[in-house]
Order: sequence, then C-alpha cells, then structure tokens
Amino acid sequence: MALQTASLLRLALPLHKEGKSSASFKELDFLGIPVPDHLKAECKSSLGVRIRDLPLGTFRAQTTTRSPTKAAPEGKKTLRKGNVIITGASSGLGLATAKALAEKGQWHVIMACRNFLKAERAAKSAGIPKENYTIMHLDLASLESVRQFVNNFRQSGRQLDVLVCNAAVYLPTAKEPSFTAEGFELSVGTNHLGHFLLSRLLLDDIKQSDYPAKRLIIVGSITGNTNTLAGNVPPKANLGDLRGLTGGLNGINSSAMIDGGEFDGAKAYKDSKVCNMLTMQEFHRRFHEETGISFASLYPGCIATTGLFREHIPLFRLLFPPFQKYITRGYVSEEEAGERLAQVVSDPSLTKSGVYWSWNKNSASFENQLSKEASDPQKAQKLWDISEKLVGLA
Ligand code: LMG
Ligand code: NDP
Ligand code: PMR
Repeated sequence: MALQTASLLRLALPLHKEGKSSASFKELDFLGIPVPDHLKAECKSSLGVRIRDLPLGTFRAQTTTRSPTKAAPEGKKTLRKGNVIITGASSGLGLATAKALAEKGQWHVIMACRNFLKAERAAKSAGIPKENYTIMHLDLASLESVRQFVNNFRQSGRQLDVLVCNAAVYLPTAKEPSFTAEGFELSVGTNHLGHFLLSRLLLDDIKQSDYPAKRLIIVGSITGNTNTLAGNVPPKANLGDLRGLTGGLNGINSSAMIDGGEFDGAKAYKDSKVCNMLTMQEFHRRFHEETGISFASLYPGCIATTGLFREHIPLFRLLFPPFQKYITRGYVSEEEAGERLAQVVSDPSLTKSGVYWSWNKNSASFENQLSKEASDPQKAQKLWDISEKLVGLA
C-alpha cells in the first residue's frame, strides 16, 4: 500500500491534448498500471498532487461547444413537448437528468425503472413536476420485461422522440457471476443486452415521431476507454474475439465474460460500457442517414456519489469521492452530470450523430475520441450480430 501511495503521489497527469490513442507503454509504473509516456506523472509537491490540464483522460477536443442551457430559437417556440424515455431514472444520473429536463417544461419524461415505488419516491423528493413525468416498469435484466415495456409504452399512445439508455449495474466485489432472467451474466446482460433489445425495438417508434431532433443516447464511460488513464486502471476492458458472448455468457458451457476469460465483475462492467459505445456507433452507421436520428454516447464525468458504487467495499465508497474531487479532479456532482446529459437530449448544438460527448472542467462539451477497441467498426458489427441472436432478433 505504501508503494501504491507513493506511486499515486507521483501522479500529475499533464495530459497531452493531441495525444494519440496508440500509446506505447514502456513502464509499469503506476499501481501496476502501464502508463503511456504522455500520461506520465509529474511531481508537484509532497501532498499537493496537482493534476493539470483537465479533462483527465480526454485526449482530443475536436470541437468545443459552449452550450447555452436555454437556447430556444425563435422558430421552435411552438414545438410540442418532447417525450423522452430514461432508463434507470430512479437514482443518480438518470434521476438528475429527468429533473433537469422536466424542469425545463419542454419535456415529458418517461422514467423506465425496475422499482416503481423507489422511482415514485425519488421523483417526488427531487421535486419533479407531476405533470412532466410518468413512471413505467422496466427490468433490463429480463428480455421479457423489455418487450413488455415496449408494448406498454406503445399502448400509452405517446410519440417517442428521445431514448436515453442510462441504467447500469456494477458488481466489482462479486466473486461469482450472477445472471439475468435469460441466463446472461448480469452486468453485460443488463447494461448492454437489455438496452440493445430496448433500443432496437424502440427505433421504429422514434422513426415514426414527427419531432425535429430525434435522438438515441447511450451512456458510456471513460473507464471503458483504454486511451485514458482511468481506462488503464486494472482490470481493463477487453472484448477479445467475443467468444464468451458468442457462447451466451452463461457461465455453464461458455464463459460469463465476453472475452471468454475468468469472471471479474469490474471488467464485466467496463466491457459492457465498451459494448454501449460500439452499439451507438453501429446504430449511427446503419440508421442515421436513413432516419435522421442522432445517435450519441457520452462520459458525463465521474459522479462518485451515485448508487453505482453500492456494491463496492465501504472504504472505497468513503475515499472515492474525495479522491476524484481533490486528486484526479474528475468529479462532477449528480446535478451537473444531469445537466450535461440533458444537453445531449435537448440542446440544439448537440445534434451531431455518431459522437462520444465529454465535457471539460468549465462544463463545455466537446467531441471526444474513443479508444481503438471502442471505435473498431468490425468489432461493432460482430457485437451487433451476436447480440441480435442472443436477444432473439435474428
Ligand atoms: C479493486 O479494488 C478490486 O480489488 C478489483 O477486484 C476491482 O473490483 C477494482 O476497478 C475495480 O477495485 C479497488 C480498490 C480497493 O483498490 C484500489 O484500486 C485503490 C484505489 C482506490 C481509489 C480511491 C482511493 C483514494 C484515496 C484517496 C484519499 C482521499 C484523500 C482526499 C484528500 C486529498 C487532499 C489533497 O481498495 C480501496 O478501496 C481502499 C482504498 C484505500 C486506498 C488508499 C490509497 C492511498 C492513496 C493515498 C492518497 C494520498 C492522499 C493523502 C491524503 C490523506 C488525507 C486523509
Ligand atoms: P445509479 O446506480 O445511481 O443508477 C443506476 C440506475 O440503473 C438505477 O436507477 C438503477 O435502478 C437502474 N438499474 C439497475 N439495474 C436495472 C435493471 N435491471 N433494470 C432497470 N433499471 C436498472 O448509477 P449512476 O447514476 O452512476 O449510473 C448511471 C449511468 O451512468 C450508468 O450507465 C453508468 O454506467 C454511467 N456512468 C456513471 C459514472 C459515475 O461516475 N457514476 C461515470 C460514467 C458513466 P435502482 O434505483 O432500482 O437500483
Ligand atoms: Mg478511477 C485520472 C483520472 C481518473 C478518472 C477521471 C477516473 C474516473 N478515475 C481516474 C483515475 C484513477 N482511478 C486512478 C489513478 C485510480 C487508481 C488509484 C483509480 C481507481 C479506480 C477504482 C478502483 N477508479 C475507479 C475505480 C472503480 O471501481 C470505478 C470503476 O471503475 O467503476 C467501473 C472507478 C472510476 N474511475 C473513474 C470513473 C468515472 C469511475 C467509475 C464509473 C464508471 O466508469 O462508470
């Protein structure tokens, strides 16, 4: 631990804005993490580990958009209220986004949640105006429930303008895998396969909407991108040749891990985020031109206080927020992260499709670069084909 502490204190991360994703790893010098040259630490003072030049792990700002929060162009004044489905809106980022959008008054939020009562309480205590939200049951760990949700939504008679795939589980301390109703490892089953089926089914509904800026958004993460320091904290995301996924991720006649390796809950989560980011790009390639829908993913910042870390050890939960606030400076509050995702839903300047959005420390959005694996078109296509089979679409 002393060694780890010393290593951490050497960290300063003057990230190279023009850094390349194909970094050369020369040394194992940070908690056993291979750190590329351009991420190398720089000692500032004995305690004051100073990390310059944020955003950390975001390498290239191709465009920077200072997004006005309330930019409502003249011509859009008569626009009807938009309908947005947000999965996992009962806590954390999803709840904060639901609140940010509902308070704008131009959105009706369908909170798609596995725990109806929890969602109702959360919406009430967040003060979301009653007329601006509806809660509908969705358990992403059951494909049957996903299909049921889609039917229920269709029966509601609402048009669908934007879908936000936000829900996720993270099981970093699990020794053994657990499984969805259909027998897929739970993190990939929920975070990727559940959302894959949901978005495939709802694509038709979004297509039919008459809303001018239709969007499908999937929440990604820095930790799935190995072109960043955060993405190099072990265990690292790696889908390999997808042999475990091809085998059904059931832990019986195939591995529970996408790459066919031994179960590791933290890796399974990061792998699932890679799937989310690959899926968004594959949607873009297949459907953007034909439908005009914008497909996007994002890294909203490190929201170190959310329920995502509920399964981590108590010491981690205690130290992680101050670590992110004062050391990495990657921390963002739930409220701020909610504003960011709300921008991707509704801001007229963030309509570009196929983009992975990130924000710098002044909360200006920019198009970020995905890792080599998370932007590999062959892998995206293979992932799409296997996922279609697993969820019963092919
Ligand atoms: C691993 O554990 C699992 O083993 C693995 O299986 C997998 O699940 C993985 O990716 C998930 O998690 C995680 C963790 C467990 O181990 C670590 O990786 C250690 C890093 C944890 C990161 C958070 C620690 C941050 C500590 C910072 C202290 C905050 C101070 C803020 C004030 C700053 C003022 C300028 O281990 C733990 O969770 C235990 C965590 C103990 C970490 C101790 C590390 C020491 C870092 C020293 C920082 C120096 C700051 C000194 C200031 C002290 C003031 C009190
Ligand atoms: P939370 O745990 O606070 O929120 C996750 C939400 O997902 C909860 O509402 C949870 O429901 C829901 N959920 C979990 N399993 C299912 C399921 N089977 N069916 C339906 N809903 C489910 O975490 P965050 O707000 O932090 O996470 C939101 C998104 O942000 C995730 O995609 C995560 O990967 C991403 N993210 C988070 C970061 C962070 O630092 N926190 C950083 C980068 C990305 P319930 O309330 O019932 O548990
Ligand atoms: Mg990470 C250098 C910046 C940075 C950023 C932006 C994050 C984000 N993390 C950074 C650095 C580090 N983290 C370093 C240097 C370490 C080693 C001390 C470290 C460790 C660490 C752990 C153990 N970090 C973590 C964990 C988790 O369990 C979290 C995780 O991987 O969840 C999948 C996590 C995260 N760090 C982040 C972010 C955003 C997370 C969690 C959320 C997510 O990706 O969805």
